[in-house]
Amino acid sequence: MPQPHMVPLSWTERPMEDMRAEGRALLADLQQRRTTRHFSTRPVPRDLIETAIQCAGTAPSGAHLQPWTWVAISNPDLKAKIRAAAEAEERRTYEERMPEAWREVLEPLGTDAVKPHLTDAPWVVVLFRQNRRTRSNGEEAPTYYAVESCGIAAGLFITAVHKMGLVTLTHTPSPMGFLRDLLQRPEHESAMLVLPVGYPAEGAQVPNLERKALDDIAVVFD
Ligand code: IYR
Repeated sequence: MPQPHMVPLSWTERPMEDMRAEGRALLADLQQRRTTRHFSTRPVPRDLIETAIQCAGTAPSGAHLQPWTWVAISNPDLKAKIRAAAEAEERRTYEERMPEAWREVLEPLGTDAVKPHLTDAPWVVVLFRQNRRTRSNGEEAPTYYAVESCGIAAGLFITAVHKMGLVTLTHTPSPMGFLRDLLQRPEHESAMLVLPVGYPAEGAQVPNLERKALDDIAVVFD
């Protein structure tokens, strides 16, 4: 059997009070993160988006296959095409495809088929999941846990955007097949999330939501 190539873990112990302080500071910061649908058109330099994508790329992934492709779009014509196609799908979703139980939970969020964030935000980032890979012998093979891997990576991307002082929105136009065509991605990649990134618009609003408390989301066996 070939042996895996191992290197020492880089890790330094921290004093317990630093561990608590770091955790609490991050929690306080993340509690401030909100998803808004109201973006300013103010430009954002490309390197900030690239850094957020690099942060996402640190995610653990199934068999370390890193089964993601991040497509970042600032080109206004392409953003307009994405918006037109997304709105066409979303109109059908909201008018015809969405069952009443789904409408019920979206109602307090105030979402609809009009998606100005896709043209207002200076960047639209589309996360594609790679469903298959090519082996070194040229054969096609699956990727593993690609949904989970991309979900974790998306979380890191959202955190990075927030920590840099920008806002993003996890938009899921459905179905998303049009993105593969518009962005010229291969058949083995599926669009998973559309993430407009930018500054919030002046007067940007968010729904008045509360987050579940620890006791409502965690079960501890001590
Ligand atoms: N994809 C639609 C509908 C939608 C669905 C869920 I679940 C949301 O949390 C928000 C919206 C849209 O993007 O409007």
